[in-house]
Amino acid sequence: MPDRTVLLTGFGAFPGVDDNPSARVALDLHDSVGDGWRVHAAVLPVAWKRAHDEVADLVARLKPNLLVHLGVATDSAVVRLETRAVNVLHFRVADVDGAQPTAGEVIPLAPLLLESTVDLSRLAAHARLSGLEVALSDDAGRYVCNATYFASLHAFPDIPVLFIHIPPVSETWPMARLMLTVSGILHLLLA
Ligand code: PCA
Repeated sequence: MPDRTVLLTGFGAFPGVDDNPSARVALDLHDSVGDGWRVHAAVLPVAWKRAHDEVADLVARLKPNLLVHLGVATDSAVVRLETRAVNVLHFRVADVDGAQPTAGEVIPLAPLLLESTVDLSRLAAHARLSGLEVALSDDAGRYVCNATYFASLHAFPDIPVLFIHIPPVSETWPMARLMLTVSGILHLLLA
């Protein structure tokens, strides 16, 4: 019986992205298992307040051993391991609830920056040795992905939390390759 749970979240549609590949990757990996662990996948709304509330409910219910958020970065051609989140709200487009803050903090009075609680340099090195193409990134943007990452790092200091930005589906990055890369990362993290 798997005794460890990975909570893997993707995001739904948002302005400019009708079919978010992060939701499909997460859902396709739902219930997949590794050595002593199982994935629980969920799709979050691209609405910064509601997304965090849903994560908090899931964490309370599932008590995951690892929390991995996925989102799409439409301007990216690589899979990015996001090393940190910033306590800044500056949305270029509204979220799906119509909120478009262009100033202010994700969590008032929290630090300006929070680093991932996973050793991402080590993970990236292992991933490359395993033939997975990943890049380290220190900028998760200023939109809902960054806000969700920041809120999770702040709320769950005792759980390793990681954010992976995937590129849009393309010839170089077909869905199968995106899935294999994310699943490979989970296997490395839980080995
Ligand atoms: N990407 C957006 C929000 C949801 C998603 O998949 C972002 O990078 O903030």
